[in-house]
Amino acid sequence: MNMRMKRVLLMLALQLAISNAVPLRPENTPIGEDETTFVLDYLEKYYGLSSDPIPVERKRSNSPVEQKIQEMQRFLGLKVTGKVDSDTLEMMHKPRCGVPDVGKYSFFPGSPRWNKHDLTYRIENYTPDMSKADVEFSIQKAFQVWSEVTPLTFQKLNEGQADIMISFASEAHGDFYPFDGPEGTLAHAYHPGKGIGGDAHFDEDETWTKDSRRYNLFIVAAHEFGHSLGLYHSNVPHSLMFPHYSDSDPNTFQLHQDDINGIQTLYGPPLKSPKPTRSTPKTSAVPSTCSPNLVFDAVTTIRGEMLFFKDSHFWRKHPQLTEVDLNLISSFWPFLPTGIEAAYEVGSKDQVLFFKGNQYWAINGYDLLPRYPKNIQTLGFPSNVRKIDAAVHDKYSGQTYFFVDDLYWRYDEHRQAMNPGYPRKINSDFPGIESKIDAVFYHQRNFYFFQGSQQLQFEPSSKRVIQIMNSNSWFDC
Ligand code: TQI
Ligand code: CA
Ligand code: ZN
Ligand code: ZN
Repeated sequence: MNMRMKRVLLMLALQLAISNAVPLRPENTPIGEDETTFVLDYLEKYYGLSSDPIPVERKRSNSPVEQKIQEMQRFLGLKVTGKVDSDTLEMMHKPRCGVPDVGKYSFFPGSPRWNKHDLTYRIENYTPDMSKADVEFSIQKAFQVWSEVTPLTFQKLNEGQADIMISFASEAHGDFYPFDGPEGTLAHAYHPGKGIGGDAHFDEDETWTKDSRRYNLFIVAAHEFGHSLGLYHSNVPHSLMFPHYSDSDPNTFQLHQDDINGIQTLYGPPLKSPKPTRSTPKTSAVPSTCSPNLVFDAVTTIRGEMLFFKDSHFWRKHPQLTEVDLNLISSFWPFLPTGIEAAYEVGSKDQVLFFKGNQYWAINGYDLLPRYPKNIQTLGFPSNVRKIDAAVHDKYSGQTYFFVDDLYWRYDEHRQAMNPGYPRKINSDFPGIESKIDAVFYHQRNFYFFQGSQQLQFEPSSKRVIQIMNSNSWFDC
């Protein structure tokens, strides 16, 4: 199709968009050809109208002109009608910078932002399109996009009022912005503030996914949370806050520099965590179990209790009791180093093994067993294995699993020998468990894997991750 024909088609589409507009112009006069040309020129110049391909037929979806008008309305914060209504036309006639809406990110009028860094969120209900765990993971990842580049932290609440309340709803749902059925508006979020401020609503009439099918919940949520934190739209194509959905791969998602610049203008860069120095253990900060970015060094059971290790301390918790106590490792086992990297219990022998670097220690109660520490090579590891990320013992099979980077070994505690055929890839035998593992423990026939601030409950009988939780889910946070 030549440019001239394309232009005529666009004109027709625009006339339609204009004649459907409610309300029409203030004087209620239809707009003439001059005005049509003006609007088209404007959309081409600032919103790249004619450079985009025109889809032949799209169900329920609106014309490219309407889409561009919607895009402009979204960008300018007007009511998104897809029609050239009076507000829209007025904005188009305003004097403006000659460059396409470049520049960058933008804020809401008055640049509202949160006046605290530790924010909470709550997922009030779930979409039936995805598993609950996938929804939680997508939402958590979407917050992580922003927490990685700011001092902000996000903690999930299961009840009560959170700063950012998240819900799924169709059509009218209790605010002034009813949803519109499939397509069109996907979601919306309110700028920082009290009450509904920060809240994010997702249109249940969309199909929500965890993959590249439309619409990926993580991508849309990350965009909405940008609004929840005070970012408005950006003009930089491919930025997250650009008001156009892009089918980017959610697994390789990277926040655009423009989004980073925008959010850091509001909140600044992440705070450098002052590394506690080994030489002054008394002054080193004692972490809180409820800190959302707490990462455990190692987790193990011991005589029916759970131990969670971090630096020079460990938390001790009974699975049925709510209280937790914090102890110095050295006050129980003065021979152990700080920064334990892996630990597991062999209940049948009433022993717990601790790992750091290429050494390991075996204890019974408070006592170190004779001839320890030993070198991990004595367990059968090749010399290129310099440390163990995590270890866990399955009392039903009598096997111990050692995790190192993306590999794992299986050790037979009864024969006291490594099984042949190892190492194997973690994700080939533990589907759903990716990347490096911080800690793992065994509880009621399930493995609980810790990765950063999240915890994955793996059921060996079905070889599936059956739940994703915060890593501090064992504590009353
Ligand atoms: N929803 C709009 C949005 O979040 C709602 C909206 C329009 C809005 N103007 C706003 C929200 C100003 C806050 C401030 O942008 S949407 C996309 C994208 C939408 C669009 O459904 O159009 C995404 C929601 F970028 F893909 F176009 C999420 Cl990711
Ligand atoms: Ca919709
Ligand atoms: Zn709403
Ligand atoms: Zn938006």
